[in-house]
Order: sequence, then C-alpha cells, then structure tokens
Amino acid sequence: MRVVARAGAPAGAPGLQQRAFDVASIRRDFPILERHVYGQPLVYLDNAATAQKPRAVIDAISNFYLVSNANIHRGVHRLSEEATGAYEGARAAVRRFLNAREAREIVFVRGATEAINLVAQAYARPLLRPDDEIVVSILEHHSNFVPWKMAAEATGARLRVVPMTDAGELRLDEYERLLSDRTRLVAIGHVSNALGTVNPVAEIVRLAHARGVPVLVDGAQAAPHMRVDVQALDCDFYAFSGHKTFGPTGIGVLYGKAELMDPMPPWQGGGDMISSVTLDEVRYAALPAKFEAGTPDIAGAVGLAAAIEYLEGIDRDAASAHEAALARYAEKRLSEIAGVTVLGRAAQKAGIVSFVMSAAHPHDIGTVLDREGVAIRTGHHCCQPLMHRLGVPATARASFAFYNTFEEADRLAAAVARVKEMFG
Ligand code: C6P
Repeated sequence: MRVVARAGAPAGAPGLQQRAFDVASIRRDFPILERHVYGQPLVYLDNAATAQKPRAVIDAISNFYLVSNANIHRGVHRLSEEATGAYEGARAAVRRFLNAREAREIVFVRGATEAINLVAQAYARPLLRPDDEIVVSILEHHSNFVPWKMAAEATGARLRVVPMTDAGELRLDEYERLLSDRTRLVAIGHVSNALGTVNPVAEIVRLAHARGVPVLVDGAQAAPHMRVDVQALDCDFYAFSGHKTFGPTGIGVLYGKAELMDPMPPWQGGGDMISSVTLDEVRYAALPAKFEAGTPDIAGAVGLAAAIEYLEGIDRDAASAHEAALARYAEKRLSEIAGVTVLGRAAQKAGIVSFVMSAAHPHDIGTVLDREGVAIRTGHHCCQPLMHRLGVPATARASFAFYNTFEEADRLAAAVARVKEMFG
C-alpha cells in the first residue's frame, strides 16, 4: 500500500484518540465502498460532488431518530432537551472543526450555497450602492458567483473577476489591482471544484484587509480535505457543506465573525429567530438563532457532528497528503494515454483531476467509465465562466477522498484507456 502512514497527534475533540492512517481499515468504515456496479467493484471518484458516509454518521442519524427525536429549543420534555443538546453539541463540534472563536459564530444552513446566499442577502444587499464592487474569481462555482451577480443586479453594483494563469492559478497581481475604494467584499473559493487549485486564501484575506475589505471564503471543497482554521485565515465568512464533508445532505455551515454578523438583519423570518413579537413590533434573537428561522435539520446537524468526530479520529494531514498523492499519480497515468489532456497544473492542488480527450466527449467518457464501475463527474461542474476561460464546454473530473487507493487510480486509467480504444 503506497500510503503515508504515521501515528496521529492528539485530536481536537476531547477524549478522542487518532489512529494511524491506514486506508484498508478506513475503507471498512464506509459500507458503500463494498458495492459492485455492473458486476465491478465500485470505484467512487465523485467525492467533490458528494462524499460517502462512514457508518458512524449513518448510525448517529438513525440513532437520533430511534432514541431522541424531538423538536429543539421548544419543549421542556426530556426528548426535546436531548435533541437540543445534540443540535447545540453539533454547533460546538463545528466551532472546534473550524477553530472559530465562539459557537454563536456558527450558523447552520442547508449547504455552502445557502451560506453564500445568506451573506449576499443579509450582508451585501443592504450595503451595496451603485458602482460598488464585489471581487470574485474566474475559478468560482456558480454558488459563489450567481448570488453576487444577483446582489449586484439588484443594487447597481459590479462584479470584478480575478483572472487565472493557464495553469489555473489566480493572478494575485491582478487581484491587488482590482481591489479599490469601491470594493465592498471579496468572495473567493478555497479550493477549485473543477481544477483542484488551492488558492492562497490567507494572502487574499491579508491583501483585502489592508484595504478594510471583508472576505468570504467558499470552503465547500476545502473543509472536507484539509484542516481549516478560520482564525488563522482571518476570513470574515467561511461556507461549507455537510454532505461533501462525509456528513449528510441538507446541512451546511456559515461561519461569520460575530462583529460582522451581529449587525446583519435576518434574511428569513419565522419561529426560533425572534426574541419577542407583538402586532406592532418584532425583536430578533441574538446570533446564531437570528439566522436559523424554522425547524432546522436537527438529524443533519447530528450527522455532521458525527462526521467531524470521525475526521478528528484520523490523521488529517496524512489523509490530505494521500488524496493529493493519488491525484498526482492519476494525472501521471492519464497523461500517458495519447489524446488525454489534464487541465489545471497549479503548484498547490487538492485531490481533483480534470481532463479532456481528443477522441471522446466528457459525457461519453463518463458513460464508458460507469460501465467499468468507475464513478466520475462530467460536465461544466457548475463553473461555466471557468469552462469558457479554458475553451472547453465540459471536462471529465475524478475527485479523490482519503478512502481511495492507488489501485482505484489504476482502474480509472485502465477505463480511460478503454475509452481511447473504443473511440479511436
Ligand atoms: N460542487 C461539484 O460536483 P452545495 O451544492 O451547496 O452543497 O455546494 C455548492 C458548491 C459551492 N462551492 C463549491 C466550490 C462547490 O464545489 C460546490 C458544489 C459540487 O463540484 C456539486 S455542483
């Protein structure tokens, strides 16, 4: 097994011991990886779309429904207290996971998309005036582009777009040039879902803060795969999704500095987000309840907490190194196949490999690979401006998680070689 194995340092969660990073034993925690597809052992390389769930997550969700299911913050009965404890415990786990200063800086939302929309609606819209500017980058997922476009169109503000090099690295010189007295916010992805580029977000934040501009980081592809410390990054907002972080769908997180979120108005009204309501006046609850109107995804939060505890139990640096090593190995194997071009050659890359073939359209590649038991994503990956910049309509994308193996990367390469045979 070509894997970096080393004893883990003590985990962040109190009382949790990390185990040495061992892919074979980690795979046993993910029941779905034993599946066969079209008679072949499943090779799941679509982790950037959604990651598989360890048994601990599945058990935590079913246990919640089996034993403690109740609504939160409302009942005085025992089950409601247990459910409230589990939900607020999940918030504490996320605070630890991101190293946020306070639990009230953690807002539960549906996913990264909703987190970014919350900031666009409740922070940006009230602030933006005609000719103000929001800086985004050409690498952004539509979730970190469209909400800003909508906010700009509603207010007369403009988007400014940081370009990239042909290797897929952001042009920091251009970024600095784009920052101006008109800039109200910078919104940048931590890791590109389409190319895998790891952006220098700490530097991006530093440059923005030098001009007094706050920064939102879209961490949808980073939080699952690297250690994130929002205080060290000093970002103002950080968004991620539970389902890409080995947790369930329907739950995600917005981290925001309390000093920015305290003055923000709520963006949705309803139960649990008020302190008092009369016919004449509504007073809002304090953070984080102000941004969590209605019954939240309680079981989702419980599942996310279980995913975080699972991640705290493995050596995350070894896991990140393993994912990156798998992706670089896959790139090398794919590049050896005539007619395959790997897109995105940034020096800092996560476990994502995007490629095109002269012989076949990405959708054909995906279909052939599926029949070989290899699950990848094909298409524009919700990054159409980036596809235009690359001059392609779509790519084939293999995205790795720490439970993937070098043998699976070999199966990917063999399946792509088969595409080459079939399509000439
Ligand atoms: N990218 C992909 O296959 P949601 O859908 O809210 O969980 O995450 C949105 C999102 C935001 N930012 C980035 C960088 C992302 O990669 C994603 C989701 C998936 O690449 C599905 S389109």
